[in-house]
Amino acid sequence: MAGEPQDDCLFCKIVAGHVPATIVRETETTVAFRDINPQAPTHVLVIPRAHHRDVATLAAEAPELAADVLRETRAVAEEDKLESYRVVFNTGAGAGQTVWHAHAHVLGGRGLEWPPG
Ligand code: DGP
Repeated sequence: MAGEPQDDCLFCKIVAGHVPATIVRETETTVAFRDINPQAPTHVLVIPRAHHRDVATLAAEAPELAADVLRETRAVAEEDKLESYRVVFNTGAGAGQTVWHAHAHVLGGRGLEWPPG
């Protein structure tokens, strides 16, 4: 069922506290934690507690939850005092998605080039 925790999902395990993570913010509906392989001085992942496989599915199935995730990206940027930053949702394997639980990357603290690779 949409949103139900998945036994084989790494980020569901982080939400449940079964896999450790450096958590920077938590709300009733979201968790934000530092990426294990940071690509910038700030590299935080913001995820919904509920399982949705990617941002497209999240937006379709639970638009209010998608808004919660977006709101939290801003809160993370404020917490790390980022004047500018990038929010990325890799969507699909061809775009680099490797974990199939919707997540926003919040990247900042260095210059970011455009277009991305
Ligand atoms: P993506 O490639 O867009 O699906 O991003 C997945 C991110 O998840 C990637 O940047 C690395 C991060 N990641 C993978 N495993 C772990 C983990 O066990 N802990 C943390 N904190 N991050 C992880």
